[in-house]
Amino acid sequence: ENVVTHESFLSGDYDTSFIDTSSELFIFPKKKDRGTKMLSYIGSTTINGFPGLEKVKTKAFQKPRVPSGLLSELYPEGTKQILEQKGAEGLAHWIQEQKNVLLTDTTFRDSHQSLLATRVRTHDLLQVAEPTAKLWPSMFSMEMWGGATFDVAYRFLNEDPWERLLKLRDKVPNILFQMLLRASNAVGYKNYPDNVIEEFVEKSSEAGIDVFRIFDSLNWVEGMTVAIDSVRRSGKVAEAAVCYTGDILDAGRTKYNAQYYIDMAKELEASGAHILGIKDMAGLLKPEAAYELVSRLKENVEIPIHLHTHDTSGNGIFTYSKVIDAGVDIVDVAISSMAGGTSQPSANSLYYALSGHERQPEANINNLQHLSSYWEDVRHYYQGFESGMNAPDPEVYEHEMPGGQFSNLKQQAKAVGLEEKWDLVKQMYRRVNDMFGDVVKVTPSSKVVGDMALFMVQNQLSEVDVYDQGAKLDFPDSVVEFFQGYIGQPYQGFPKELQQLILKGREHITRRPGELLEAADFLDIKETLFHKLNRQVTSFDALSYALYPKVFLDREKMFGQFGDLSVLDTPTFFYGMSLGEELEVEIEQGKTLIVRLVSVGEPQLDGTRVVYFELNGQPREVIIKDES
Ligand code: 3PY
Ligand code: ZN
Repeated sequence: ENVVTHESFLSGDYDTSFIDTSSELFIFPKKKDRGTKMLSYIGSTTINGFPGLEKVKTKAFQKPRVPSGLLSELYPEGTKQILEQKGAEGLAHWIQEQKNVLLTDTTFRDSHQSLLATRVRTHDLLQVAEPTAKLWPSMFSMEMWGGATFDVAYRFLNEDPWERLLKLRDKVPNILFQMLLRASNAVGYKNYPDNVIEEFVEKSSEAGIDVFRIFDSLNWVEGMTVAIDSVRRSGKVAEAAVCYTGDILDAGRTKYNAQYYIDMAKELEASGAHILGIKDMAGLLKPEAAYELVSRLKENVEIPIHLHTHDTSGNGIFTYSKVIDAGVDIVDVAISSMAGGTSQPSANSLYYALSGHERQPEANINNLQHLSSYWEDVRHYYQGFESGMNAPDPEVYEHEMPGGQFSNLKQQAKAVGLEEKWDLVKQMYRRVNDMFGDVVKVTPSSKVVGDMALFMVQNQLSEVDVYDQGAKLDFPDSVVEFFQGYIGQPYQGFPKELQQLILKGREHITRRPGELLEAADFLDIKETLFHKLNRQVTSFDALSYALYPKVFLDREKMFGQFGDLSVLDTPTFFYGMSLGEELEVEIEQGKTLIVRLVSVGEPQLDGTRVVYFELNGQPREVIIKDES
């Protein structure tokens, strides 16, 4: 802090003696200009690389094939206009009048969350946003926000997720924007106070979200009602989802049978859902089971049905073919080059698979191919984040790990030296599921199961050991909190003996955590942030801070240091520059900087290096700490 941020100075009723005793308050950081900030980032990334990525010697990337020549001048009308004209209920009726199956494109969210550790940057989304809106206007919705994209944007990409939403909205005025909302966990990993959920829905709806897919990680409907009510109040579309786990056709496993899902679906319909989502987050819904489930749900609920799956097993298109015959209204797909594996089934493949079928989706397949070419090129930028799963993996039916968790847990296992024991971790994951009473596994409950599995493998504990030695074991925090009821109540309750062992006398609740948590005071947050950040604070900032105080402030610090990095192309953002390379960076419309990397100095005694650039022809130097 310096003098102008000192509380006595701010409050105005100061005597000046604090100035005499605090000379450090007169140290003003030298304000760096935008160009220098950007060069600091490029210099730093050139020398030290990007966290989690191996450095590359030369950036050999093809310029992405952005579809351009094919674009019409005007945006064709799409589902966004239908919502505007008919409202949420009207839209639901419209869905049911469609003969063709409708498609949601997940390329901008779940697809890259599941394939590329959620790392796709706004820069790359934005370039293809208008082409997508114009080349594929017949889609039902674009899933482009929520889930893990929110915190990853701040945490790893130095981006503001709200800005992403606003910028994309500007480029896509015709298609419904859809987000994944973890009910009481919002876009986080724990329950928040009710008013945070309400405020989050209101602000996301104002910023451009139309369809909220709401799920609870334990299928606890009570945990979903605040979110559903908030979405209804905002006039947007509440898609409430049942999370699918197990196998309804497995006679040996009856906890989650068809009737279970029917009962839950009816409850969601009664709670005000406009659409019923089936969220098959791990891709466990096999074709025959899918036919049975959707047929029975169709008989039991009036609202349209929207199926989400992951193609991990390789059976995704087969499952879709079955549910389309059973009358599903909408299915989730990704553009071909970003589909398959832990991502969604391919839109392009589904289109061809349904040739000659009366419900073949309406789309221009050549246009989808152009979009796929773009993503094929862009995906190379993110190769360092690929999960390494290059083939169908039906083992998912055994371990039941969600698409988005697979690579994550593998990384976690590697980080604690368990890479060699990955097979064991997968088996243990399933074991833990069974120990916990067969639970729904999706963020954040999936993380709890994963943490416990790692804990057991790491400490070489079997199930019997956990019961024998449980009294002296220190279980992971997430596991303790789960058994305390802090992320909700599992269907048929917690296994009592294990709960006691894990809680060791700590309290546990059966009510909604959101009701018990103290409401966030947004006015107070805004004031605190105003003083901390020394700038105007938006409602978006306040919400992000309420959800992720540390992550938000860390990113703010990065922003202060490096400025707006969203203007950088992705290869430069991840890999820096090569010697002699010249780059044009449009920092705002009509204002372009030309950057050339001239040379990199030898390390100094203090571990820094001087990086020599030319910025618009003028020599510039930045000093970077060499972390190697
Ligand atoms: C998320 O919560 O981010 C998910 O994608 C769960 O499947
Ligand atoms: Zn998913």
